[in-house]
Amino acid sequence: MEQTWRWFGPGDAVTLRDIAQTGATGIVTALHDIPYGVVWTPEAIAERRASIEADPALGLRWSVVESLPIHEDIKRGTGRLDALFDAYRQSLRNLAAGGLRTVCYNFMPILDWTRTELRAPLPGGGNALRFNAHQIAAFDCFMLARPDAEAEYEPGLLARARAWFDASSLADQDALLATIMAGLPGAYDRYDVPSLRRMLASYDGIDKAALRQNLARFLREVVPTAEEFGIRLCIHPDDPPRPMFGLSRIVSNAEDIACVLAAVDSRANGLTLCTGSLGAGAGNDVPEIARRFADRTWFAHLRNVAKEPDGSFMEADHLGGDVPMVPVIQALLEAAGQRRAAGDAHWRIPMRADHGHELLDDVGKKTHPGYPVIGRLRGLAELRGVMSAVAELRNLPI
Ligand code: DNO
Repeated sequence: MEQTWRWFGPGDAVTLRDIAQTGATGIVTALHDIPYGVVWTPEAIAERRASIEADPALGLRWSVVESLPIHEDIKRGTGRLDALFDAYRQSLRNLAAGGLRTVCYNFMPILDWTRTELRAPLPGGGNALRFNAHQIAAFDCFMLARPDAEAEYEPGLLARARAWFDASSLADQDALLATIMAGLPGAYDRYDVPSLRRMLASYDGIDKAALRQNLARFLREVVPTAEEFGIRLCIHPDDPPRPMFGLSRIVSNAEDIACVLAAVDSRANGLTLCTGSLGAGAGNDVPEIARRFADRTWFAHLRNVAKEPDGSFMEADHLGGDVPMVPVIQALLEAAGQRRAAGDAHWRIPMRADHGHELLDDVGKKTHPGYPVIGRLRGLAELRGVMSAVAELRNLPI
């Protein structure tokens, strides 16, 4: 597998020189300043690529686009869709011309990954990302005050949500809102409570079936272009894999993934296997999902979660938590080996250690939530060890 590292661009406190020291060779990045729906120009793509390759001694290349985001109108199926599909296709062509072939995206309405704590303390010091189900319920029922929300939560959880809310200060509530918004990587898409309410209202009536149709339409529009230009699109699963604030989610389990891949049955329509996102779903057998969809998996996010009975979870060590990582890695290495045997020049699956705890000197640094350097370096080093061991024992190419 190609060992990659997410870099948020020239403003990232983690530099390309730092990344080279981790042993990663592939860069995963996006043009985060470009508003959703606007074409990524050849010039902007070339500039980012040149910055990654500026020092050849670092041995880095831009290997994955994460993400080429989808405009909300496409998810809602409203507005000037033809122009948005044209823009997406044009960005794909420009990316292909710039040497990119792996393009990750997600189809989560409004939000991206969602947590309620960005610095949950670890026993020996350091911090982890955490999702508290009762705080999500408190936000939904008492801060957003979404009609009918209370009926969607189990009474015990709702009582704990009420207790949290009653004891919270305005500053606590603001902090919760900011934490929920922290998963949105772009520069243009933070919401406060009133604007989030308006956005949620724009999804009224868009149930799971409608959202699936909108995704299928998007795929029918863009996959032929991806195919023509050698791009492998790979959808990222929902994080966490459950509806949020009344918004449907459609990439949460094996059945969903099968539905996405069947919507347009092309190898250009693939999956980002995110073990942490899928791992937070109580019913998800992640190694089984990895095996079942390995032949359409073009990118892997490897991380772990420790689930709790009420739906809360803590981000765990990469090899700790609930997801058995060794069989997942075996499935990916086997799929890559089959690609190589079939003559695919791009047989290696790019993987990255996804998220990391803030450890040691990470604490207090201005890195993106979930993306400190030492915690991710620890994760990558551990995963690299598993990859090497599995490859050697199973006689698989690495
Ligand atoms: C979280 C990331 C996600 C991912 C997008 C892909 O750390 O894995 O934000 O980039 O969902 O579109």
